[in-house]
Amino acid sequence: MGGLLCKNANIANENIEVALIKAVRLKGARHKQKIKHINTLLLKFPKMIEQIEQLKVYFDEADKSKTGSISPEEFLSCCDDIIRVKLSKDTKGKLFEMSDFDDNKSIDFQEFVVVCALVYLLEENNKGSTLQAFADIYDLVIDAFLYFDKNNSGYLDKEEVMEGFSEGATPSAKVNKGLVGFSARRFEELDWDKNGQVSFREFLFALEKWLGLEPELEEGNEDGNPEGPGGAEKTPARKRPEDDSDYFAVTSPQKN
Ligand SMILES: [Ca+2]
Ligand SMILES: [Ca+2]
Ligand SMILES: [Ca+2]
Repeated sequence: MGGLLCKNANIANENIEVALIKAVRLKGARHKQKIKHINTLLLKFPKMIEQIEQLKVYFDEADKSKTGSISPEEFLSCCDDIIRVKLSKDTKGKLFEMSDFDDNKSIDFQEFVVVCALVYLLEENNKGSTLQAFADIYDLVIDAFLYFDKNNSGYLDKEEVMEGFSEGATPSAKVNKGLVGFSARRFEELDWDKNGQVSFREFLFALEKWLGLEPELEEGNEDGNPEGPGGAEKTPARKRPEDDSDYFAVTSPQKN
């Protein structure tokens, strides 16, 4: 009996995955893709930061107990009263779990941006949803994801990420600018669950880190390991970029 329930739950999760992939394609196809080169995306970073930070108003409102994160119950009422979406309770619960990257049963702001994106994707036309105001930013993230997803599989593999970061660069430029190592490190950051492919939600989660929007690390936790399943007490590693200001210098336009 329990096994059957578990199996059904897995099927339902797969269905949500499939629905999300379809929604990314659909919403991507509805507007003209604007990102043709990685530098186009990088130039949009300041605007993205500005828009994503506006979601903090919703996040703070949803965090009724003022703990700095959102519980499953708070998320359900947030869906009803704040972002106003009509998805089923079951779907909302699954999206919450899918966006709870560190599996601590609560959603911090970085995760909240992801769960809102997933809600935005699954809510058919977002009529009446306050997330409609964030259509531009989420459509931009969709464009960025589709820019990398060359084979339109709904996931990014390592080759696609490597190619996306070095598109247009000559083989010698790739070596000289250190693009191979750089892209490989970016892929490691993108593939949160280390299964060799990057889903849309992993993409957005890592993108937030690149934008500098991840939460500050607790002191004395710098050696945290994202793969450490035993570390119950530790907050999972959310390493800051080595150096924020130079983070993307290697792919930014070098000179005019
Ligand atoms: Ca969490
Ligand atoms: Ca792909
Ligand atoms: Ca993955």
